[in-house]
Amino acid sequence: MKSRRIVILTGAGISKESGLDTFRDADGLWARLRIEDVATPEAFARDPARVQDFYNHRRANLLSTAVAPNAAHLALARLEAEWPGEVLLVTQNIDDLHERAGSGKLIHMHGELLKARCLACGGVNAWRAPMTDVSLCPSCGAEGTLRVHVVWFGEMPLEMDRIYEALGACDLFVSIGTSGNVYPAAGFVAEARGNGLAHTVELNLESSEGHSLFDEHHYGPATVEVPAFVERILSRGW
Ligand code: BV8
Repeated sequence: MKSRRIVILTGAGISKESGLDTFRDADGLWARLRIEDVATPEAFARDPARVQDFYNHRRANLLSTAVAPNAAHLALARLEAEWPGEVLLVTQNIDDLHERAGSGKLIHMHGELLKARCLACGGVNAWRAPMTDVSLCPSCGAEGTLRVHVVWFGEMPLEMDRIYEALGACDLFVSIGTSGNVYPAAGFVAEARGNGLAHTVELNLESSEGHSLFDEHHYGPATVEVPAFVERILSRGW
């Protein structure tokens, strides 16, 4: 039997129990900040220090010893290791918790908090320190030309061709910890359904914007629902 192919999409909810903020929960980032002030190219052009500060705080929190992958991240790494077919993990998250849990077949469609992009040379490099207007580009040495390597609103997400190719051929699409508010990620379930093959599953704390598009739903904390789902898939499929 052809080994069946799995595409997984994760959002901020999978990292909540690791201590990272979500965006649209009552205690989320957008409850105390405006997207227009910190997560658009226009915001960066208008007040780069404010945008750098927003990401410097999130980077420092991510690098604190209190933040580590949780059972949901580890379960997805187990699925990649033990599933006989293809597993592609597409994350909207900019943290590195999937990598730290052991996931390798991974696309950060919204970029990565621990990388810097140079506006002068285009170089992308690992970056773990605070970023300021005197930070030097590791590739070209220019000063004050760095931005966080993250996709802001109004910018094109990364590796979309590769993502749509995988969605067009998958047998299982699983959406985990996302509210289904942000496009194009929120449209992936419809893409998967359109291939005529995919069984679609939503694992979330609560019903998302796109809940009616999923064949199967399990609601509860990711650290409970994801390991249970992975165990079921590995033992008896779907
Ligand atoms: C683009 C990086 C076009 C920054 C982010 C229709 C089609 C296409 C675009 C649009 C469209 N309509 C509007 C748009 C524009 C826009 C958009 O979608 N706006 C929304 C607000 C309406 N989209 C864009 O701008 C995108 N770009 O379309 O470009 C283009 C075309 C040609 C050429 C150039 C450009 C770019 C979007 C990317 C923006 N960047 N992130 C950063 O992180 O700072 S998106 C941002 O939202 C976050 O990264 C996050 O990943 C993403 C989605 O949020 P979620 O992950 O879902 O988080 P949220 O808090 O919303 O939900 C958390 C969920 O977890 C909840 O459901 C909660 O119940 C659950 N949960 C909580 N705790 C737990 C849990 N679940 C399980 N266990 C728990 N313990």
